Amino acid sequence: MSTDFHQKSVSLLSEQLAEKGIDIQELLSKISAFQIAVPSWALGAGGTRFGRFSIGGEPRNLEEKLDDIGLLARLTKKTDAVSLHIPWDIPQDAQAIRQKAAELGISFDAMNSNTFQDYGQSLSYKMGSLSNANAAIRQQAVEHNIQVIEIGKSLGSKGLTVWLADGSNFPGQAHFRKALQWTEESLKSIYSKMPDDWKLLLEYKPYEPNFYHTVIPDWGTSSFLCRQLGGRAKVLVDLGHHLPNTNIEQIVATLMHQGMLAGFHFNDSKFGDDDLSTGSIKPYQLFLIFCELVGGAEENAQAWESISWMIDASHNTKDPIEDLIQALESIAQAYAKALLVDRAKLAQCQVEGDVVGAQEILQDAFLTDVRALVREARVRSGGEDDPLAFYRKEKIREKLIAKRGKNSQASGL
Ligand code: RM4
Ligand code: MN
Ligand code: MN
Repeated sequence: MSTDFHQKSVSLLSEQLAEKGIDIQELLSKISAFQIAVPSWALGAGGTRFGRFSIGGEPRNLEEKLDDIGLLARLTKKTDAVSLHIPWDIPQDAQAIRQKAAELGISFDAMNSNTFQDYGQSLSYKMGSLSNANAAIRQQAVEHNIQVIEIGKSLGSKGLTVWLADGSNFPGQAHFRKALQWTEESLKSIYSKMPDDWKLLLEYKPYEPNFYHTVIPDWGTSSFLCRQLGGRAKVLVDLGHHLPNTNIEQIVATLMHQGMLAGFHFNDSKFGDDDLSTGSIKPYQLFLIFCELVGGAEENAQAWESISWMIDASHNTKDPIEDLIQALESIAQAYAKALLVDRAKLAQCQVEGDVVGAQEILQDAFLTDVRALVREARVRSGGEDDPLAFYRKEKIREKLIAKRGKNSQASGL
């Protein structure tokens, strides 16, 4: 798009919005301020249980993962943090890593522990970790999480994300109540080792890798456990961790109502935990989620700043950097559209029972083309006007392949 055309689009939008009483400058600064963390495991091509197809030039170590996120940050101005996964990302020299990240303008978002696979530790997690019937295995899983906190402290992180894969595949395999009780006790031991200025983000997921029962299957169980821990434990909503047709925006509203929303793992899905690019399948749902977020923050249910934002996706057919550029753009668009909703009019429609009017208000915002707005915010922050086009024009993947090889990959998914 030419600069001239872009400027015309911005002026037109500015006029349209002014008519609705919306100040474009304020919108631009909100969009610019909104930053989303990128997970370290999204930089390499992911796989399925059937196979993995390397795209080449993938980061071979933590330093190179940081380089890729630094590039994303520079192009998009939409991310300024990385979320690490332990043991995939154990830094050899935490000080050096911290310094490198700082030079790239990147900080360390929540740390992710991993008790869903075996990686050489002495006792196996095959039958579960924090909920395992064997106390020694539970203890090992607790110690792993404490180690993750220690690594996070050395990097300046302020959070621990726990996703518990524990569950069972067949009736009778696990004792539901005991498994929950042991999970609660294990989480309490972890929580007690967390610094005062840290938060614990507890994920839930209905199924996979277990297919009969999952110990923390839903937001209700997650929030129940968080309440047993204390005020710094909150529920993390991973968009892919819901059964089809679940009203996720309502879950978001309910959690905000109770001040229990820790943050997000953004992705999109058609069937389950598909980890597809955010906004690629259900952009309207993403918009409705942002409507709840914007509304909840405006109405003081929960402060915007108390919520953590992160992408959690893994792609096996796209260039991961291109995919992350698309995801960051989609999230920014959904947020921008939610900011356009006339909340006063919507409240009035709700009081008057004007169903049609309410739908018109939401769709008017959703159908507004905000691409020029997001682009303008990015350019004003010093980013590329078209990050994807720039990435392709500069042949960045080709350069990465030349540098790192065709079949490079760090540990991860
Ligand atoms: C899980 C969950 C976790 C992520 C792992 C890799 O399904 O979403 O957040 O750390 O995948
Ligand atoms: Mn997740
Ligand atoms: Mn997931």
